Amino acid sequence: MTRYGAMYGPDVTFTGVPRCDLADPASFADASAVIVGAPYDSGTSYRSGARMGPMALRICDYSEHTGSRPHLSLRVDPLLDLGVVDAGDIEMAPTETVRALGDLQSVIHQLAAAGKIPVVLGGDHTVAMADISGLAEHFGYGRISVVHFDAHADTGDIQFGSLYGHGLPMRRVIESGAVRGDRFLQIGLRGYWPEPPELLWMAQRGMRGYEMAEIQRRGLDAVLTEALAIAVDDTDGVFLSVDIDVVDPGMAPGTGTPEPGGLTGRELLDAVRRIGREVNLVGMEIVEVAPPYDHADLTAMLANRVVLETLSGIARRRADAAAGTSWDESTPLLAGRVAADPSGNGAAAEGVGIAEATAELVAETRDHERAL
Ligand SMILES: [Mn+2]
Repeated sequence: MTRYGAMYGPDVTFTGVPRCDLADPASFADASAVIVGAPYDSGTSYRSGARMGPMALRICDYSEHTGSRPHLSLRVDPLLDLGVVDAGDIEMAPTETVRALGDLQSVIHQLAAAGKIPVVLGGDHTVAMADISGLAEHFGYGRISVVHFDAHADTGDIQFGSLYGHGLPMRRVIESGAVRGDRFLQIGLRGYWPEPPELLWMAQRGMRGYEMAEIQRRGLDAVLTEALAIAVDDTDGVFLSVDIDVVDPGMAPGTGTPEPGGLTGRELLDAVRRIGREVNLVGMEIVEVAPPYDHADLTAMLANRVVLETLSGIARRRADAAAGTSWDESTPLLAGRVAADPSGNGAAAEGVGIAEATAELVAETRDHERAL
């Protein structure tokens, strides 16, 4: 598979994880998840720019690019524990939609067949067609469900005379049978689109959409509990599709079709982490980050965290499954850490109280300052 080099940004990997080569299966054999950049935005109906999304998601993190991110509350390292590698950006010709989507789909199918979790960095939402279809090719048509965070339903029929575009992919994958309409859960919808004909089509397919007013009234947690129960009913895996515009444009301004009144960044991160922990995720995409409209990298940084929080949830799910535990993420940050210190060098292990150790450190610091 052809991949871009540095065409849409520096040739770096997601937070410094190892590079892999899709033509060399040995290079990702040990990984559980593979990052794939999909720098395609020819499907946008309004402001383009999402083709620069993969670059922004990879480089925006303020921490060192070590390929390691120990999670504070879950106490797992999503990148190291799961084994995450980055395949770079797939070549998606801007004027060759069918070929571009076909190439991406074959990559997703290849990764799923190899037992890997594809993590797609969009790109506009058109790429969902390839992502979902590629997974369905492996798991079977109608065998995966989709949990879809978005301000928009993306179930339009034809736009600009085309079957392809970022407002249409969810209709295409239901029409093809890749996903059952009644296993398609949409969270965060709002605004003034789609219109009654599309809503009728969605209702006829048994889709379930949670508009912001319902989420506000019932609470995101309750809505998620209901949605996830449907998502895992008689399916073999769940695909997570996150359009960053599900978040309020005040917290995620860098996107092509911003719709006021969305989730907070914190709500989205809590939700995707929970989904990673609670269901069998077989793939994910984060789309519609358009850096040209971003401010202070707010949107790119949030999207970077959407990936990390989801992967952290998956890593915790696997750690709990292996140990027969169920980690409580509200455990106090420092609880149990000294006792768990395998080096035996913790202050308590040496019989030194925390207060005593702190006083010693303060004294040393003052000595150092005096010496200067
Ligand atoms: Mn959207």
